[in-house]
Amino acid sequence: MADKVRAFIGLGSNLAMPSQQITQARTAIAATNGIQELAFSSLYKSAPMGPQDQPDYVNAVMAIATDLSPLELLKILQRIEHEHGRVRNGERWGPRTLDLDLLLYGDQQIQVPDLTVPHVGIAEREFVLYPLYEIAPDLTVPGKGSLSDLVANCPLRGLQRLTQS
Ligand code: ROI
Repeated sequence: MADKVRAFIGLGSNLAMPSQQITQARTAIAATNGIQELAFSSLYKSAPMGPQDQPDYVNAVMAIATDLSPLELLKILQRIEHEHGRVRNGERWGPRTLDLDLLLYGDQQIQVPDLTVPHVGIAEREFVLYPLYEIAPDLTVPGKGSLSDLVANCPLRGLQRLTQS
């Protein structure tokens, strides 16, 4: 539908059966009013970015069509994070049962106190760029350039595809 926006969500987990966390979050997101799933990447295993004394992550990227605003979407993602047991203990870049990031919202660039879109760090994170490229190879990241160039300049750091999408 013409008045819907295509948005991309990054999913990550490294605690409490990460692959299941990601799959359950996918189901919860797709079941939300105002959201339709368009595509879902394979699951990827990635080395932790940040502190290394934590388990490997499972990451994936989901494409949706939505008529929700960016902040409405953010609230829903935070609710799903909480329902799936995420506790914010204040530890910066520590392990987490579920992390849902609004990566992209159409071609918009957004900077408000609670939300930055495109997501901060999108251009340097192999666990975001490669799954995103799998489901949207022709994408341009607003303010950052073509996704194919970003992928070409981002080392894999051992990223492994776990499943077919
Ligand atoms: N590292 C990886 N590999 N995957 C993540 O999803 C992830 N999320 C985070 C930090 C702690 C920055 N590291 C991560 O929030």
